[in-house]
Amino acid sequence: MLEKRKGITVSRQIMDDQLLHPDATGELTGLLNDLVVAGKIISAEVNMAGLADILGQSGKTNIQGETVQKLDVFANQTIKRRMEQCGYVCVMASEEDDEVIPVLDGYEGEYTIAFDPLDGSSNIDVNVSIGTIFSIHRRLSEKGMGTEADLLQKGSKQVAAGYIIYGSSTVMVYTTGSGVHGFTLDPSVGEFFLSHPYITIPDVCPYYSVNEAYSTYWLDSTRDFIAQLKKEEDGMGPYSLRYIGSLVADFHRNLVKGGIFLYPRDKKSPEKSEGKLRLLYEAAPLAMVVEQAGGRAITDDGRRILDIEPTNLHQRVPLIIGSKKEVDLAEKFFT
Ligand code: P6P
Repeated sequence: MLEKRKGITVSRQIMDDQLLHPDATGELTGLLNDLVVAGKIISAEVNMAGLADILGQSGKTNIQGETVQKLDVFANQTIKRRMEQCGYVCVMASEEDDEVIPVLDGYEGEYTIAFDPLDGSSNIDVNVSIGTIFSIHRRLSEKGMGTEADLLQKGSKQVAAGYIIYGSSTVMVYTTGSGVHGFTLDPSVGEFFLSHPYITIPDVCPYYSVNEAYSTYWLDSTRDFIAQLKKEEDGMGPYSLRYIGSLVADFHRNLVKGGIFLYPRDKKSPEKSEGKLRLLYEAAPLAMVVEQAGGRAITDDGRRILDIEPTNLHQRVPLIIGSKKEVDLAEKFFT
């Protein structure tokens, strides 16, 4: 049925999703629609970046002589401003903010949101796709301002998750637990239209994505698995390496074309003893999307990402995510 309805707007799909949940109050619908508006605003700014002379610099002036913000600061402010006053969120976490972010007094709602406002922002200056990643939970506390405890919930408890990729086109991919849909922004009318109904990650997986520069610092099991991907054995491999260095871009390609992405732990630096990527607003939301699309997401010691109990807002986690068969194979090396 959704297939026949290609071209519906994301707002219409969000409302239709609400109908799948009889107890829904409409707050999640409102929250997601406000997030859509934030995505449109960020997309317009990202696409202006080259002209507005805001390529990764802060304090520069744009062609109108106004002081402009770095895009990741701009994206962070845009999402926080919309979420703090929408009335659907009780507390937020952002990759850009060390502490929990409160909402406006009197506007506390039923949900929490954790987000990476502009992941991969170091790639802005070279026109590589970047993205916003978001994760939404129902609050645990009864009422009033939310707390860190409302945010530190397992990924399996997410009610919605997704990302917006700002690339050759702006595409919003999200799930509320009933499949994964992709919507492409038509900037001429300012609407996201359904372009990828019921995304399922292909079984055939041509690509692996990992930064091989760190291979000498990997665990032996990681090195052995990557070596296996380079062989042609049992009808699998050899796989082509595709690594953009922008998580949302690498993930989106693998979701649409098939592939496995790895950011494993390495022994090079203590801060990467658990990998580089963050659990709350990178690994967990993408893990919900990939599992809803028929894929898998685990750590390099075989734990399911969605089962990990978070202990702090910015904790890192090793991430192996993508086509089921290849993640199953990786699991054999990691457990
Ligand atoms: P490396 C971008 O800085 C980022 O956070 C992710 O988007 C990306 O997957 C990763 O880091 C790239 O890290 O160490 O390979 O440069």
